[in-house]
Amino acid sequence: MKNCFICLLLLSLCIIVASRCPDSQFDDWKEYSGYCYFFSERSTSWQAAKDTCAGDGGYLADILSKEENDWISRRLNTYNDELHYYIGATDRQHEGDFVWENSGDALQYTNWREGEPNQWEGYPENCVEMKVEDGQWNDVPCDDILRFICKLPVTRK
Ligand SMILES: [Ca+2]
Ligand SMILES: [Ca+2]
Repeated sequence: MKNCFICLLLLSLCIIVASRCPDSQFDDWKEYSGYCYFFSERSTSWQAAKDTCAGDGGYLADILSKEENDWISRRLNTYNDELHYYIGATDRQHEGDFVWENSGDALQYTNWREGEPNQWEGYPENCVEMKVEDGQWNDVPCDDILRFICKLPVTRK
């Protein structure tokens, strides 16, 4: 009986160690290539989205390769294709110089929609959304109310 108890204890420990992405109140985190991703079900401003990601120990997603963009795009396609999601790119500091908010690095890989970024009609568009329909990017005003994607490295417990 005592041995059985120890087995159960070890089994529970294994289950805890196996879950390496955070639990979330609203949706599951998905794991891909060493990172955890969270796709929000509610919509907020860019700053509130950034704060929400930080609250879970992450950041608004930086997208560093076509493979990563394709994976996210495929994942988003399981949702309503008219939705738009904030990602972590911004030119808030210097107009036209887009960087990833979490690292401050200039964008290397990009997937702008044709004609974007366009700072439409001179109105400040300093944050970036991904469109679900095709995974392409567009600069938008940071006070637009959109869904968002958080990211953080998988933790090895
Ligand atoms: Ca801008
Ligand atoms: Ca735009």
